[in-house]
Amino acid sequence: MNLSRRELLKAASAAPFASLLSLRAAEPILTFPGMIVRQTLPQNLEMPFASLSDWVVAAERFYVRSHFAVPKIDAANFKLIVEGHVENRLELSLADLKQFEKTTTPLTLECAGNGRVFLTPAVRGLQWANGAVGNAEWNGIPLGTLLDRAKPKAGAIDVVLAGVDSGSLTADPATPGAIHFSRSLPLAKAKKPESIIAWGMNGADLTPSHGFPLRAVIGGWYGMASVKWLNRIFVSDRPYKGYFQTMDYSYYVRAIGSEPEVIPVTEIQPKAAIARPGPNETVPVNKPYTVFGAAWAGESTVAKVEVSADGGTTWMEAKLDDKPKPFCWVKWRWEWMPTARGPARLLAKCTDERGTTQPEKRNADRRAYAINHWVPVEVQVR
Ligand SMILES: Nc1nc2c(c(=O)[nH]1)N[C@H]1C(S)=C(S)[C@@H](COP(=O)(O)O)O[C@H]1N2
Ligand SMILES: [Mo]
Repeated sequence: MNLSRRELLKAASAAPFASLLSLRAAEPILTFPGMIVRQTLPQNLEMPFASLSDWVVAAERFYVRSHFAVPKIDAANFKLIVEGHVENRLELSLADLKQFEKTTTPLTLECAGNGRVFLTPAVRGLQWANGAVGNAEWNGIPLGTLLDRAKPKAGAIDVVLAGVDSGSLTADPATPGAIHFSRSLPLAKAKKPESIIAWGMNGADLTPSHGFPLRAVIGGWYGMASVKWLNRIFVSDRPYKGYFQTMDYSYYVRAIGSEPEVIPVTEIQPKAAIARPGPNETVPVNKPYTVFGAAWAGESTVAKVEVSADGGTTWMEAKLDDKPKPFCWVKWRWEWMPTARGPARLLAKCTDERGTTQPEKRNADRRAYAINHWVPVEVQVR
């Protein structure tokens, strides 16, 4: 080895993290302490839901869902373009964006495929358990502020968000060669205060995995709308039909004449997930045990969480740790006193402020997405 003094100093200061960090920046970092690796390239990492602790999840413990490789972006020369059906085309640097009135907004993101491993029969796609969800504080500006500047023309109805990342998907239905990750939302939703353009997460710059230097965060909608590495916003006078809202992230509804039609996955459905105890855990008999988890309710707010220890015959109301905030998860707990030895079947369900609650059974029309039917946690009382 022939290292210069500077390189030696650099290596020495990095030594405690040598197992985590590659000293050559170009190499991907392939170990993710504390995360469940669902895939390395592209990066797909799950937060072990049993490790749920703080209301705000740190960036390095926040789940990662990426369809393509993390793009390398030079923040100094980065530009966000807003164009299409607008009066004013915008081209803004990060410094320009930071001139607008800033917001720090807590929002919960959940991947539309979260909980897929619980589906029977199994469906293809990443086999997430409960941990493709997280809550963070996003630092940025409202998307509406930018749209006000760009002035959508009369007839504008859809806002397409596109990322720098690109690639081709070969599994059926294949993409027509390389495409960028892109996704649209109606102009009305884009103008809501919960639709954010963020450069920061929990007070620090976004990490490369979470979209550095800029991303969208669309509160109340499944994660696919929160486009990372966002560099182009395209306003349209007709509904966009990109890959990630037709071929992917779409499901059936039967709203017209009860015939199935395909619509994009959008709103997060209410869900309460149990963090502890975990599946097959042993719970001591005749001792109080705190059943603990989180619940979230998309565009609504969590109204209550109920827990059952007998597979859904009787339900008790859980205690919420805080007053639920809109678009955010709330942690909850329920003191259980198991008095009979043997198997027990725990369930949790969330009801939102609109009165929508979780269905007992899976609706197959939702294909591989929006998984919020009751999922039991089977434990042994001993
Ligand atoms: N550019 C881009 N944005 C993206 C994706 C992607 O692959 N590329 N994945 C989407 C999906 S499906 C989810 S669930 C969220 C995940 O955000 P996170 O990785 O920061 O948790 O990012 C969304 N934004
Ligand atoms: Mo997702």
